[in-house]
Amino acid sequence: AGLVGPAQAQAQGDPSAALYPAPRNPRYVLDRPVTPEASASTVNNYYEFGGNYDVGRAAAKLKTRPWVITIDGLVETPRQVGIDDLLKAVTLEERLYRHRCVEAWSMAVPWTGFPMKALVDYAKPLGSAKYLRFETFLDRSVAPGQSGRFYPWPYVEGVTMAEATNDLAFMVTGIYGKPAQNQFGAPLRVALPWKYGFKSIKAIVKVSFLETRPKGFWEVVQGSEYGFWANVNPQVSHPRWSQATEKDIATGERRPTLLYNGYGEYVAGLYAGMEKERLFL
Ligand code: MTE
Ligand code: W
Repeated sequence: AGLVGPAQAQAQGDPSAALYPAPRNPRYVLDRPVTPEASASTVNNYYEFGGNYDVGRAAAKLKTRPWVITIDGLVETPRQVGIDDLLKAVTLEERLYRHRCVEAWSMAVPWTGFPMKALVDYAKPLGSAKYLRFETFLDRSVAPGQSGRFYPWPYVEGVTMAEATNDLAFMVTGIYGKPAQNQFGAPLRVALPWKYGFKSIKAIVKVSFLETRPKGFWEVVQGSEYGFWANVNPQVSHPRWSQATEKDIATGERRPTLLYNGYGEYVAGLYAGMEKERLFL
């Protein structure tokens, strides 16, 4: 309901549509109103489809079925799984999460998805696996941004196994009670609400379990400004701007940014004893 044009056509043809809406997990509460869908779906960051925030029309061209995800690296058995078969192996739930982009804007949205821990359990990693590496699709014929030679396509991100199995780490398939529109990263993206948004990689085609730390897309582009950890901290400025406050994408209001984006009770323990790491960049 409420969808128009390509978004409506996409939702109608989506074989997972019957799984929505999923029950809301009441554990995750917001300190601010939910961002209206009209704002969240018109202010997106998705460089594959251009450098502006209005990528809905361009992203709608990506075909999200069939969609095969490769699981490889340090796992019992490397495998490939179609998104709809993966969805049969997990239980969808809705969670209200804040989202804080490194560029100092924020929103609060109802994601639908499943715990990243369920993906880890599904993959059956070996004891030697220490990191997960996620990779986005690569197809220059649909994603004009991927022709930009300056960038190390495809988009890549990573987390530690401890982060991946933390309760907050979430694999997203939907938003606003429906399958996600392409601009949100359909058919499968990550949500790590205590980290800057660039960690929350979209349109995932590969999950690899590794012994060594993977380098993220933005870390390769500009390692002095974007690191592996990228935990939200209002007191640690980006080299080119302050992170003390953030702008609400719907209202334009500025509000103070919170340490770990307000999720310290869930995640602060992950970083105990790691003070020598660049945790907040
Ligand atoms: N994933 C891919 N593949 N490509 C991107 O450009 N942008 C990231 C992240 N995931 C990005 C991506 C950034 S910077 C942010 S803030 C979020 O997606 C934005 O998510 P949203 O569009 O759902 O708000
Ligand atoms: W961002």
